[in-house]
Amino acid sequence: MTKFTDALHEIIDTDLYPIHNLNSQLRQELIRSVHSELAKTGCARISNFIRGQVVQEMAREASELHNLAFWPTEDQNPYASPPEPSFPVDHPRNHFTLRTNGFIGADLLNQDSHLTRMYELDVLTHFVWDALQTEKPLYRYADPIARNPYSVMEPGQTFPWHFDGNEFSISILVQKAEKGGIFQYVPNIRSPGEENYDRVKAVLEGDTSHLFSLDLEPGDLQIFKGRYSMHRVTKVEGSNNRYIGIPSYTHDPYRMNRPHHSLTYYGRSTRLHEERELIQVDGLTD
Ligand SMILES: O=C(O)CCC(=O)C(=O)O
Ligand SMILES: [Fe+2]
Repeated sequence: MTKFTDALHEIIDTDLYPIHNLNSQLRQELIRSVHSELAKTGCARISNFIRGQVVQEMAREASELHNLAFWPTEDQNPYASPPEPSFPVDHPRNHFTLRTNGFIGADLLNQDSHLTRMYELDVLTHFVWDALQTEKPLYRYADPIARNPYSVMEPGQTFPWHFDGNEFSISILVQKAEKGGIFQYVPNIRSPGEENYDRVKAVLEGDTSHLFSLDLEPGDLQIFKGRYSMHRVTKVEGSNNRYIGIPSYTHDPYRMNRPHHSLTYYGRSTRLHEERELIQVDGLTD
């Protein structure tokens, strides 16, 4: 077996989910069910996607690297963009709160990280593209820090309402909170060229009429359109930290987070972030 095949079968439960076998009926059924969940709610869960032993090793990696996480010090808006004085003070662009979760950048993961090995499987990218059924092709995120990070939440911490800079992510919960730490989202609230600020404002002010909650279990794979759906994670309670891996994808294989976004999420940005700042994506704020 090649190294590639090893990582695929070692990490992903290909007995349950033969994502590498394009002709298998199981794969076709899986694609159909993910697609219909995505159409209904903008989010899909594939239970027990990652093998149990690997999930435990990922949780160990995240806890060993916990102290490398960057903890934000400044309030942030849902777009991870700077304050916008030309908009009213009660506009979503000027809605700033403190996000208290931390991120361990993808470039800080162990050399033999399962999260990275899995992310680098072309067969997985192909599967995610088939599942999302987007017209444009899908690429792993070029951003060296944000492409495949762990989010870390300690008891008492929250991740407030926001949109992601990249279009899609597949989240893998590796350690669950004892209580709380629930992912909540309002699907398809904005679309390329349409910010829908009125609805964003209503959600920020407490409108829960289109709110969905997803109580992930360790090893589940969550496929999600985070650039278009507003989302948050409720406060982690109890004594466990919550750890989740977030492999991310874009339509543009060159683009990265804007420097401001990278600084507020990871505490640093690179020359490449600066160089690529002016790339126009879809007219949306981030
Ligand atoms: O922790 C989660 O479930 C979601 C993380 C998230 O929204 C993000 O990293 O942008
Ligand atoms: Fe997000």
